[in-house]
Amino acid sequence: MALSQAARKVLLTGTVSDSHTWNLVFLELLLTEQGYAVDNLGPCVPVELLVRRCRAYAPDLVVVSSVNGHGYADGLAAVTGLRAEPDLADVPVVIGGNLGLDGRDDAHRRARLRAAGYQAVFDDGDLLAFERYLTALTGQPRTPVGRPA
Ligand code: B12
Repeated sequence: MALSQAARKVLLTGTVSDSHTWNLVFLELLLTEQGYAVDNLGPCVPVELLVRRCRAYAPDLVVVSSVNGHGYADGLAAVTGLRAEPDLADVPVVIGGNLGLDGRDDAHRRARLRAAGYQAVFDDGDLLAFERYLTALTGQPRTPVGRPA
């Protein structure tokens, strides 16, 4: 699904157990620089709050960030909660950061997250891959604010 030029709302969220914040600050700046309107829910977000905010804000993309090592489990709960709501079944959701405790990619857990509803899983926190994903979603490259063209 390609986003229109006018529709660029991103709901950014930490996971329920994760108290780290600089990852969220960084991602908010990155997305804002690329022209997105970002609602940053902050850290330790319960699934119920994510669902409520998603419904109220009607984002074009939900970005879940986790670095504390519980991202596979928390991320699964988050997307399962969203997909359980019929009106939120189609909103694109991606997750990234440092999702496991051992710091390595896990193809099996990545596949589970995708099967549960994530469009993309950046479990190595790969920002270039994320930017490529955003470009594909919007159908065109963003002109980053504050950087030379
Ligand atoms: C600062 C810090 C803290 C601070 C956080 C302060 C704050 N206000 O955020 C404090 C001291 C509170 C803290 C606490 C804990 N921490 Co800590 N923390 C760190 C530290 C040193 C830096 C994190 C940071 O701010 N980085 C700067 C931001 C900008 O970068 P980032 O977080 O890496 O995020 C980047 C990428 O991951 C990526 N990314 C993130 N999300 C997403 C999402 C998408 C879609 C994409 C594409 C990319 C992406 O983009 C970001 C920018 O490059 C890291 C170690 C390290 N050097 O990375 C450990 C680290 C993250 N913490 C760790 C742990 C274990 C904890 C604790 C559980 C410790 C404890 N036993 O209490 C608690 C967390 C408790 C909880 N409930 O979550 C571990 C996680 C282990 C794992 N994942 O395997 C780390 C890796 C340290 C380690 N090597 O063990 N921590």
